[in-house]
Amino acid sequence: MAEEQTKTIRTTCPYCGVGCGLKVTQRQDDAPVIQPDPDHPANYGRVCTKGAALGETLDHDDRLLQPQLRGRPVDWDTALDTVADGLRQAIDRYGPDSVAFYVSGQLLTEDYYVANKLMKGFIGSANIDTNSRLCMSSAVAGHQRAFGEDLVPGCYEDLEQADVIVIVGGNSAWCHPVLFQRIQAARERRSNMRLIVIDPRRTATADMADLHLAVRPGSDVALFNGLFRYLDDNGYADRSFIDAETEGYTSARDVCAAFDPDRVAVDCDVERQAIEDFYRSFAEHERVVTLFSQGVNQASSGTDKVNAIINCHLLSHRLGKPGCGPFSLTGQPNAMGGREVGGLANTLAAHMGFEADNVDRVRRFWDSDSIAGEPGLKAVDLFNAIEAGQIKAVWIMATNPLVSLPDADQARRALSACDFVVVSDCMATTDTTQYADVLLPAAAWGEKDGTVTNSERRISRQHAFLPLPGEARPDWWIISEVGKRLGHEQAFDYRQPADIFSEHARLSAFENDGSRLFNIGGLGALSQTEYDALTPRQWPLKNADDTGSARLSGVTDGTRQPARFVTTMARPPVHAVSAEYPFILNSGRVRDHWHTLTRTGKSPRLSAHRDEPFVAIHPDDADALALQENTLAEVETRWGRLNARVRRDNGQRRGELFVPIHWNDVYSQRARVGALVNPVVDPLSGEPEFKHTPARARPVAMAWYGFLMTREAPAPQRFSGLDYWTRVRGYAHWRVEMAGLEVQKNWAPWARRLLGAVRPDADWLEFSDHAGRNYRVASIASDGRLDACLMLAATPAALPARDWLGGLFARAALDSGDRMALLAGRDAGASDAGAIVCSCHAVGRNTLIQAISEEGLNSTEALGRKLKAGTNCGACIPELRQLIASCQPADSAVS
Ligand SMILES: Nc1nc2c(c(=O)[nH]1)N[C@H]1C(S)=C(S)[C@@H](COP(=O)(O)OP(=O)(O)OC[C@H]3O[C@@H](n4cnc5c(=O)[nH]c(N)nc54)[C@H](O)[C@@H]3O)O[C@H]1N2
Ligand SMILES: Nc1nc2c(c(=O)[nH]1)N[C@H]1C(S)=C(S)[C@@H](COP(=O)(O)OP(=O)(O)OC[C@H]3O[C@@H](n4cnc5c(=O)[nH]c(N)nc54)[C@H](O)[C@@H]3O)O[C@H]1N2
Ligand code: SF4
Ligand SMILES: [Mo]
Repeated sequence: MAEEQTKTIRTTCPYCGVGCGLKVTQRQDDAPVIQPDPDHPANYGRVCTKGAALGETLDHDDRLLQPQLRGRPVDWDTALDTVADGLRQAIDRYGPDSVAFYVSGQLLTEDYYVANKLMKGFIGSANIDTNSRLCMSSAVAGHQRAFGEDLVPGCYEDLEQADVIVIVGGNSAWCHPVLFQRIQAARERRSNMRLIVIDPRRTATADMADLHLAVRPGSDVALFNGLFRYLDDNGYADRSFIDAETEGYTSARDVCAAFDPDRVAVDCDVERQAIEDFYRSFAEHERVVTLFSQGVNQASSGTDKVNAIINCHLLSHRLGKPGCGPFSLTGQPNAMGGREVGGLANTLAAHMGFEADNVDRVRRFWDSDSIAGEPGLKAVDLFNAIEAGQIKAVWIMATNPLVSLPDADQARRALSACDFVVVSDCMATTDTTQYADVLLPAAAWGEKDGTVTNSERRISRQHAFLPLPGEARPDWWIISEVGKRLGHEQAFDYRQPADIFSEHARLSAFENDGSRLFNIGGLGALSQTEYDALTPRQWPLKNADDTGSARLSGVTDGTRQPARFVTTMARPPVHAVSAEYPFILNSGRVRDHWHTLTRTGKSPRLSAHRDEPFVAIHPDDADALALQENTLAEVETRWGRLNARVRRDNGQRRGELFVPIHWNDVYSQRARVGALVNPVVDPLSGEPEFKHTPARARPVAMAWYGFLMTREAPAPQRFSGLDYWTRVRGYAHWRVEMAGLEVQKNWAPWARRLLGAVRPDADWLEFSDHAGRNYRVASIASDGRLDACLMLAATPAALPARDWLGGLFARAALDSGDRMALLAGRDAGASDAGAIVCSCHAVGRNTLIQAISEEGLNSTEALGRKLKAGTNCGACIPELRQLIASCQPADSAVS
């Protein structure tokens, strides 16, 4: 008898920059079981909701499985020849700068390296930019100004060793959950450890803090300039360190002198007392880590925000030592790897820029005679150049710019106007793939091999454990094939990712006399076996036997150029609110979704936490605008409009709106927040001001609300005529939330069209009240299974429980009781669990509220014991606490 074969591989999570290790076990043809890797130093066995639900995202629904040329399937040779011809024609007629690549921090290092080499080294233009421009480029620019190189000096352990953690502009409990879990575990061990959160919103992260400064958006430079002055005035400046290892102190001090606590309190719109509390905590503890993320980077003063933070750590010499330092959180799994290969338009390769000696060095290493000599266009400028017709051919890889760029409708105009658009993606239908002349099917996570680097400079392997589906191919292969077809046979003659990785490693060491700290030369001669066995380690890795460097000495140890204080000017965001646009529109992430939903949108578990686009607004503002909970609002800016569900939230500052970034034209009728965002960028980094656009909001007077549930995936086109729709993945069904401006006299013909082809032998159950305000219909197959149902009512609250109806799709056959209940729109026996709060154990909001208010379970531990909520990954604990607080009688209820 054949022995049962169980295969175990170690790989890395494809979502955020924490870079958690995963262990995948697969027994013969069973579905792979994905678990956290207990040995990976990023997570030591922890995982968050997104990592835990990866198994639900691996299906091939809507996967792009074959190359396509203007909508027609073609073979790889035809596709690759077409791409090479398209690029060559543009280069021949208009020069190398007439072509561009727009790539992504979700490419593996090997893919990224080859894309960068092809564009900068062989096409001879630096018009390759990346979605990291929208993400990390202010941090990169800030590091370069302060340290002369893009360096993150610390490591994750510092977060556990710190006495004070400051999180600025980051909702880490939702966006870097495993790191946040590590911080929380450390706080439990050491009760005097303090967490301070600086964010205009009271986020799940802020909710867990000892001190939350709900600052005025855009006021971070004032806050940190004030901290600088406080440290300096009160004897916390480390003079000998400043003299020996830094420069620029005096001019920074002179600028910061103007920021006394009273001024900071006014600038930041926070009580002076709270500000001084923060300053004292920072001053009185040696071990302070300042974590920062998109509330810092995505601003027209993003780079100055970064340097204002670093200045304070330099002044007090709180960096380069255990438990302290400024710490930029990277967003995407390989944001850091992309920076290492030089994937930004203003960097060349391996932490080298466009200085003449570096250009010559890289040219000799690549043996190229057409290397780019100067920086290329940054993302926003690049899409402007496409629209203006200066760029004739663009190749987009692993990013969805029609959703994620600011002024996203401009990006749409640009691609519509462009002569030749190539898109490499795993999915067939995204907002961006629809504008491609050539579509190239890329291998997805689990199907490809390579490396990624996380926020703490740790390089980890990703391993394939699934076969390549259809004609899908890894990105490095696709790019190399085009490189060869452009006549660069030798330069792109790679057999496997290991070849590329060692070349990349050798380039980092090439003529590196120590002036570039990014040096992984020790990995430059790995055999395939060694590459496959490579364990996670932090660069620099100069020699083959180096095990890695947790902290970067050399940032401040006097062997390199001195670290620099930068004079940082506090300036307001570019566009101010006005009578016409009185709100500030902020945008960001929710806990269980990833970016444009191409992956997490497939998972029922992840779709249950926040299932629709929403606009969060303070209840007072909502009252003034007559915005009721769960109704629909229109949000509008000078650049665009969207429709979203109202969430009244007293964690919002007054005058501010928050809309998530995830929903797009494939998932909703009109919810791309990018279309509303001003295309203003930071002058140094080119990073857009995503967090701040003047906006207004108003109710949309919907006459009815409803939802459709179907067993088959509903195509978005079917709903194009509706005034509002959003589709949501459920178990064994899809749900489409909808609303309309007009009530129909007779819903039946409309309902039949909407439900699509109903089988002739299906049972059609229908209920309509005389005013047509309540309408319900269900289609039941001859074998008794529920195929589809549609529920309409005059208000959102009058609709039946979605989880009860969703559950009916899992039944083999409906009985007469179910049929009665469907018609009645209410199952007497069922209670509505409400929106899912704990994804791991599927515990809903209503269930929790009941347990808290009726059974008096007033602690997260008690809820855990009774309902298991929060007992697995812990990502929902901040929300459990919020719910407990909101159920206390003295408190006026939260949203
Ligand atoms: N669940 C989930 N996790 C993710 C992602 C995801 O899509 N989903 N994406 C990953 C990626 S690529 C990234 S870049 C990271 C982003 O991770 P984060 O930066 O933590 O997430 P965001 O929600 O974009 O925004 C962070 C916070 O900045 C605040 N903010 C806005 N304006 C200001 C300001 O002027 N000052 C300050 N101090 N704060 C401000 C916002 O209110 C928001 O709460 O998340 C990564 N992790
Ligand atoms: N308003 C607003 N906009 C923002 C932000 C914000 O806070 N507010 N944040 C910005 C930030 S920080 C980021 S990082 C961006 C993210 O924005 P995007 O990068 O545009 O978002 P994703 O959905 O991650 O797009 C990745 C695409 O690549 C595909 N893909 C996945 N894996 C692979 C692969 O291996 N190969 C290939 N070829 N394709 C693959 C996916 O199917 C998907 O279509 O959004 C930015 N936009
Ligand atoms: S914290 Fe980030 S890397 Fe870790 S499991 Fe969650 S999404 Fe994946
Ligand atoms: Mo990002």
